[in-house]
Order: sequence, then structure tokens, then C-alpha cells
Amino acid sequence: MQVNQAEILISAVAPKQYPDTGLPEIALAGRSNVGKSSFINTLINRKNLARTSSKPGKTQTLNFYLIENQFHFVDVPGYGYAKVSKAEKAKWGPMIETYFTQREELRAGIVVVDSRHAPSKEDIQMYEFLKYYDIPTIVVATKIDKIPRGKWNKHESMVKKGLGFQPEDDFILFSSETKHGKEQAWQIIEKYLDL
Ligand SMILES: Nc1nc2c(ncn2[C@@H]2O[C@H](COP(=O)(O)OP(=O)(O)O)[C@@H](O)[C@H]2O)c(=O)[nH]1
Ligand SMILES: [Mg+2]
Repeated sequence: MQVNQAEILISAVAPKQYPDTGLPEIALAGRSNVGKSSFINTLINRKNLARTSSKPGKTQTLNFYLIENQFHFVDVPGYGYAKVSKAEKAKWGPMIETYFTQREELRAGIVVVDSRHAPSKEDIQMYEFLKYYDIPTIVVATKIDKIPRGKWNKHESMVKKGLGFQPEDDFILFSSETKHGKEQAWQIIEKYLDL
């Protein structure tokens, strides 16, 4: 998809605030600072529409972006950030769970993980959560620019093994620095959007 138009619609915490355009949706989940916002920005050719931050743990809302008037990206707040208060953490679980279990427009979930490391407990939980609710899942292993090419296969295997990755899902090695994986990501996303 060639994106010229993209805008944030709303930062929501509850279903009554979700946009009612009826458009299909792709949601991104992953640890804070893993590169979710950067992934969205790379796909839509923007430097900073989806807020990227070196201060992780800031976004505690579901951010809905309208892309080309055709679908929404939903940037889901990151998990596993120690400095978020207990009260914030307690709200996070139900907000995410409500979204993923109730949103009819959701076509696929993207679990963004760091290609450099074995998946964390939270990464595994998120992947298993989407699987449990039968949500088609795309695993994006990002920051691949930080790994020498000769080790890409090894890192892909490590991430897949750690997650218990299932062959019906899609897997992308990605970099928002080099844009590696951008075309593949669009192909897969467009397949799920079925526009
Ligand atoms: N080298 C490299 N850095 C990245 C990549 N993706 C994100 N980052 C950096 O990681 C930090 C967090 O990214 P951000 O997109 O805000 O993560 P989010 O919290 O998951 O939305 C920022 O400093 C980004 O510039 C990538 O593919 N390669
Ligand atoms: Mg972000």
C-alpha cells in the first residue's frame, strides 16, 4: 500500500471510545521500547506520526490511526515496563484483554519482539494470548539492523523457538532503520485486511 494519508483518530482506554468507522484493524503489541511506533511510522512513511520515544512506558492508551481511509493501525501500550506504577499495570491488563477479545474489526495482531534477544515471558504470554483467542498473528522481530546478516537465521530460529511459533502465522525480520521487511509486512497486512 502506498500511504499518503494517515492520522491519529483517538487515544482510547475504553470500548465506547473506539472509532466506529467499521474499518478493519491491525493491532500491535509488544514490550515498551521494542519498536512498535517505529514500525507503524516506517510502514506509513512518516518520521513521527506514531509517537516514538526513548522514554518507555509512556503510552498507556490504545492509539488508533486511520490509514488511507482504509484501515486502522492500533498501537497497544507496551507491557513489561518496570517503572509503570502498580495502579497503571492493574489497568493495563483488562484494557488490552477487552480490546483483543471484543473488537470485531480486528483482523490480525502483530507481536513485536526484539530480534536480538530470546523472547521474554511477556512476549510469550502475548503470543499465546492471541493464539488462545484465535487471532491471526504476525510476529515482527525488529532491530534486525543490529544483527550481522550471517546470524539472521540463528536469531529467527531463537525467536521462533522461544515463542513456540506456529507455522500458520507469519514471521518478519524487520528494521525501521534500513526498512528491511517493509514490503513483506505490507503484503501480509494487506492479505489480512482483504480490502
Ligand atoms: N536500530 C534500530 N532502532 C530501532 C528500531 N525500531 C525502533 N528503534 C528505536 O528504539 C526506540 C523505541 O522505539 P519505539 O518505536 O518508540 O518503541 P515502542 O515503545 O515499542 O513504540 C527508539 O529509540 C527507536 O529509534 C530498529 O528497527 N532498529
Ligand atoms: Mg510507542
